[in-house]
Amino acid sequence: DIKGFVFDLDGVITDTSILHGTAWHQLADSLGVTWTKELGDGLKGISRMDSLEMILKAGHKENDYTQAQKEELAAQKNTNYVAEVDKMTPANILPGMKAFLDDLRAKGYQLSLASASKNAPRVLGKLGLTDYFPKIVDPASLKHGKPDPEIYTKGAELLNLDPAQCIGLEDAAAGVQAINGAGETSLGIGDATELGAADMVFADTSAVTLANIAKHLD
Ligand code: G16
Ligand code: MG
Repeated sequence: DIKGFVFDLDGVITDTSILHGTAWHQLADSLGVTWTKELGDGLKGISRMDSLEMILKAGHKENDYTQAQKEELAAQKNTNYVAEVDKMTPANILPGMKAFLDDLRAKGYQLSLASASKNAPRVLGKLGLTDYFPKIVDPASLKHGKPDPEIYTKGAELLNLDPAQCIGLEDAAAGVQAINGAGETSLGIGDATELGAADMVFADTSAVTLANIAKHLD
């Protein structure tokens, strides 16, 4: 039986990817790296330093900076990103997600967060959702990012549940791969072709309800 839900943040609870994208785009411009939509899309779910490496590689500049300089560039991006996060309000919760979270809580399901973002607690605070997620995987504790299963394995561990008792929710293919690798049931939100590896796919967050999930479970 399903007893817990392990949530991704960006693309599932709220859309920080637009804010991440804008902040990375600014940084890319300042470094003379040409920004493309493909480059931006490829950064979803990827850690801060790995995102920076991808941008530098796209501009053939990965060897132009020392590690300390790279950390400074990532810190610059984060300053710009956090300034945008601080403008978020509960109105930035994706459609249907507040009702879904309330329903899960009312029915006694346990919730944890498996976001690659070190800013996740800050984002949850701005959305008014801090109380819903007492259990958050610390991304700094991870040896490997998504698609490695580690973050979803830890998300179940925090709830003292077996992975088989958990549903993981993701909008990114790398995240679905991570959920599947952890042995949880994967719920994808987005394009059914892109998320073909998921156990169930919903086109958008408003379709994510316990009733609709039940239709996909035995
Ligand atoms: C999110 C975003 C990524 C971002 C990463 C790290 O992942 O999708 O674009 O690079 O977190 O964020 P930060 O720089 O705030 O630590 P997720 O796992 O919530 O989809
Ligand atoms: Mg995501």
